[in-house]
Amino acid sequence: MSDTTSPPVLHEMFCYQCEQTAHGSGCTTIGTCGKTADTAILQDVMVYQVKGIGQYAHRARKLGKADRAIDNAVLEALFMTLTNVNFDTDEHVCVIQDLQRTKQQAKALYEQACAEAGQQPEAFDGPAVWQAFPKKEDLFNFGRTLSLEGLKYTMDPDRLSLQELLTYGIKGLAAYAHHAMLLGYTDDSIYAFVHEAMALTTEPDVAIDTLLAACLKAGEVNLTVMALLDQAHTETFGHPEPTHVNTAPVEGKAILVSGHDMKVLHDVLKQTEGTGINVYTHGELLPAHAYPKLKAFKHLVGNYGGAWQLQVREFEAFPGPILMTTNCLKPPSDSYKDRLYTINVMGFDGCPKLSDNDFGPLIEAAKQHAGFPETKPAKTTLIGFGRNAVLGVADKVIDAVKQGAIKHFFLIGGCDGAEFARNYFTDFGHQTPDDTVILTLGCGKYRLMDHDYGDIGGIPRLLDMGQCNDAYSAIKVAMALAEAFGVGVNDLPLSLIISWFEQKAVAVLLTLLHLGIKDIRLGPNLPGFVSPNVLSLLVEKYDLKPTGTVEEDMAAILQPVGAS
Ligand code: FSO
Ligand code: SF4
Repeated sequence: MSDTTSPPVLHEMFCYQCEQTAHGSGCTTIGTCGKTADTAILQDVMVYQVKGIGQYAHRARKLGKADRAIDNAVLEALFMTLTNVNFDTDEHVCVIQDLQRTKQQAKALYEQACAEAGQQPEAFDGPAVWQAFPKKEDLFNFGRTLSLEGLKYTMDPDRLSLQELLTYGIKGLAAYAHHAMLLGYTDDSIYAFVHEAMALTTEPDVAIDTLLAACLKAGEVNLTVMALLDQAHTETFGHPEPTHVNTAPVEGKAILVSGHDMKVLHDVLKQTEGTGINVYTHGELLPAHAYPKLKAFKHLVGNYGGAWQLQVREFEAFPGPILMTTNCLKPPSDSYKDRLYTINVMGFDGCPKLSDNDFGPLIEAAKQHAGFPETKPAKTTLIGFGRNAVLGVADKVIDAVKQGAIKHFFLIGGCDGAEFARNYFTDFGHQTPDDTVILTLGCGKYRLMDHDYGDIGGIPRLLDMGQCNDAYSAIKVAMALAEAFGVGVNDLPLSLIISWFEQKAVAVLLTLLHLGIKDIRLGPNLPGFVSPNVLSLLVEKYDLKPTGTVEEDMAAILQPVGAS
């Protein structure tokens, strides 16, 4: 806290929502992610608008009135403010204008609900106040007044910390809910909680315990969201099955699809069918190859490249257009900006944006570019160990544990990133003993994949469960194993070594805490928005630990029961 006698001088921007925040405490001039101060200010306004909409939409829902257009506008706006999603300031201004209209609709809906219920509408302050911005500069000036940095001087640090933990968890679950929504899967309880939670963050005197309970509830709702997305993926594309994916180039014209959105990938595959263009996945779309209805497309020829942070070098070298369906987008270099396409919530100033699910411009661009000149000898990586595949061999796994062939399970996964400290996760995977099994998911898997771990009685030692949202699969497998052994999940020989980066990882972490899962090791750095008191609480209640050294952590995890 600052000295309270002189007013603080605030920086042009302030953002500390992700792991790579500057100095661990906040980006104040430009984001480490490349987000400009202008975009950061506009995103503050968007979150403010969503909170205002939440105040009305939550109250309207309590009186039985909801509007899916309002709900979806909120999901989209929140998704846009995630790390590495949208850097286009003009698009932010348009969305803010749309949100103003949405806020009016939410207000009208609430007033109608009150009239029908014979009640007087409540008056409330803060985000619900209507803001019209005749000039862009007014919008920026208003946005500057919303700085979180200012709140650090005026608000109780623990309340602010929990308010932001809740906000980032909601952002993360909104992203997953958006994926499910695009596939036609929605659940009213998700929207209801998003509005309720955003409205809660506007209440100045809300009790710490109420905020903490809301964070855990966000974890519970995120479990519902991940289950819904799992259902959307598996009912639409079939259950993932173990699959060897080619990672070498194939001769011919090429399109690269990155991000997480299976629906968009599917639509690209449909529209490129018969064109002779090969489609490659990148980053978090690697797991697409394991879904029967996606791998059935013969021109889905392989996966290209690694985790998101390597994309500038990889995209420069790719001989065709690239489509970013979701995060993580790094600011592109000029050498490929004109062939980097975005869609839905994604955006970057100067990059072409696709609309109406029309991939014609992407296909035309692929025809204009050289493609790969030759087919390289196939190299493969094994993926596809979702819950169905793993539980299909559950008997074998349980026998291997009972006979002592498998001594321990590690879930090493989550997000990847550029920091040197993330080598912890690579080294940890490599140093796991031969009688242990590694489950992995998220883009963090790329750190583990280029290594031969062998197998235990035919069970591969490295089992890739899919995308970060497939944490749901890992949870289902852990629960099934706990039931089979007649113990609680915390009593299984299972350790979670989680690498986090952005707000979806925050949502998944809240889900694990909601489930009462203890002893998680989290790294490479702890969130900058967690206050010392909130951290102590998480450590005390959940035994949450920062990652230490591989040797010490491994020894502590594998020490015989009873030793200390
Ligand atoms: Fe990674 Fe990016 Fe999937 Fe994140 S590509 S870092 S947690 O968006 O969502 O794992
Ligand atoms: Fe910084 Fe992360 Fe915010 Fe980007 S999203 S400005 S890197 S804290």
